[in-house]
Amino acid sequence: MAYDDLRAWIAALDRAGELRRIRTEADPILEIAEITDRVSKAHVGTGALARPAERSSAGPGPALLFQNLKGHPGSQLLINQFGSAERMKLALEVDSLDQVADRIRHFMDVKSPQGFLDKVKMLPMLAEMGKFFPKTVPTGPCKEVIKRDSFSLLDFPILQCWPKDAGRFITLPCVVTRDPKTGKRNVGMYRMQVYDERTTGMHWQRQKVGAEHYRERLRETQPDAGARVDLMAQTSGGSLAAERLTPAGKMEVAVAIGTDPAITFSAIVPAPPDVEEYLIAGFLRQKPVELVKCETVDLEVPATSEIVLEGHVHLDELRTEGPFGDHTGFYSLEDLYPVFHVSCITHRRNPVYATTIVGKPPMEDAWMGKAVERIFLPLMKLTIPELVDINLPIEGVFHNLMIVSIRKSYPGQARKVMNAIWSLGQAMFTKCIILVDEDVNVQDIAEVTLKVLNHIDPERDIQFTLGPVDSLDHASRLANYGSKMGIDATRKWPTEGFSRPWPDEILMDPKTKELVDSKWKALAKELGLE
Ligand SMILES: Cc1cc2nc3c(=O)[nH]c(=O)nc-3n(C[C@H](O)[C@H](O)[C@H](O)COP(=O)(O)O)c2cc1C
Ligand SMILES: [Mn+2]
Repeated sequence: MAYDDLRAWIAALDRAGELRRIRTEADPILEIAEITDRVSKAHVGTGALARPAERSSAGPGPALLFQNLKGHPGSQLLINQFGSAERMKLALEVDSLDQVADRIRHFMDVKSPQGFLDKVKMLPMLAEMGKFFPKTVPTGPCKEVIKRDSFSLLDFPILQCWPKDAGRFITLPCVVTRDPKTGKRNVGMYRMQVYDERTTGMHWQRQKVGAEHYRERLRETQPDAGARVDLMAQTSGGSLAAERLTPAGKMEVAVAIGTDPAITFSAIVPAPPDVEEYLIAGFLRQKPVELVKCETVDLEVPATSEIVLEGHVHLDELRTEGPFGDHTGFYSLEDLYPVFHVSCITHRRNPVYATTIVGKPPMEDAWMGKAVERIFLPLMKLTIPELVDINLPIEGVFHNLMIVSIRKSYPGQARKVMNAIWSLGQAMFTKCIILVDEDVNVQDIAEVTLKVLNHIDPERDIQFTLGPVDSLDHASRLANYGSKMGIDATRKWPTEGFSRPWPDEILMDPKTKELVDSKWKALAKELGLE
């Protein structure tokens, strides 16, 4: 049954042996990050990107509940809640992430009903769908303490993660905004740099939905703004966001920190912009998300949130954000982003502050990303039906590398699939896509390496394209714009201009295999290979 809140989730982690309470004093400035980094990498050794052979069989370490925080007596901080494949499954209450994918497929499989009986058969499914929609309730635990006048963000044990970070960052916030045109809500996870007691950065990258809502507000207040090249900062090329946009307007924003795991996870999934994350969370937890209205802005937040920040982003203000030690393993450089002014904080009594750190992989976000990979496969297949499997290796930090197997049926299809991926939501950021035939197991990097490098004629098989790249890419010629590469490592066909014979893969015949199988016990003994 769905977790009602962060506390029920913490209790479940505890029951599963997936949580440790830390009573040793720890400092939110750097020290918690160092401890969590070691725990995240318990199976690979710290610091290095160890090769699989060097990995210990034990999984990554547990979720951590810090209960003795330097400078914050009485506060508690949860980190690494999603930091293993096991915990990701526990969070989504499944034995295998494929179960979530199967449930999505089940809903997509619906055929148009042919007659009355077919319609009746659909009723249970419709009833089930009713469970996904959020419902607004009069009040909830997040209103136990309401602070409108005297409050400070610095009261919370907000982390500084890495030595060269610009300061403390809220790293696991569910940022709620409303589309001024459609009224639909969006929940996105965008980190927030704490500038002072009541002000933070709002790091929604320009291709994200929060940023689009912001631009919609700008277009409303300044109708000719649509003509501008980029309504956010223009840092590339050296000219810093020069023009202030006028007239000064505001945009309402609410931020929930410390929600049940389905809501937190829904804030990171790359869903289509018009699908509300509250609905996705309802689908994942199979129970409606309960929402309460905010005190000072026209937005709704999960009723059981530990902490809620309410306020405004001013439309005429940008401020330097970063640097921040990011999940690429490098610092993302400073850039200009909008600013969030907090006007009210509500929270539960003795709130648990939920956070994460990112840095050199593998870290907590690696497991969240892997869950996204599994869950989105059936959705990708809707538009790319020849897709068989995908792998986003953790060290490819999700936007740098996607290995894709396809069932190839016509010439040039691998290139068609690359282009489809580059035009599919946030998959547009994929810097390198490797395409293989369906007989290659994309989850096996050794097999991929062997076959891809054998199969390519680099000059012929590499496709370059230009387009948007992830804001975190530090190598592209311009911020947010650069090149991407696709490698077509499928077998080449005569109809693709390949006239040489294609060799067979070496495989022993079954008869000989059976013969050796029958002798193997004795042979293995003799060979010392038992
Ligand atoms: C821990 C964590 C931190 C993230 N920080 C940011 C961020 O600062 N800015 C950003 O644009 N995306 C960030 N993301 C990725 C977004 O949450 C993700 O792209 C999400 O799909 C955005 O939601 P949206 O499509 O509703 O905009 C982060 C993801 C994770 C897991
Ligand atoms: Mn969204």
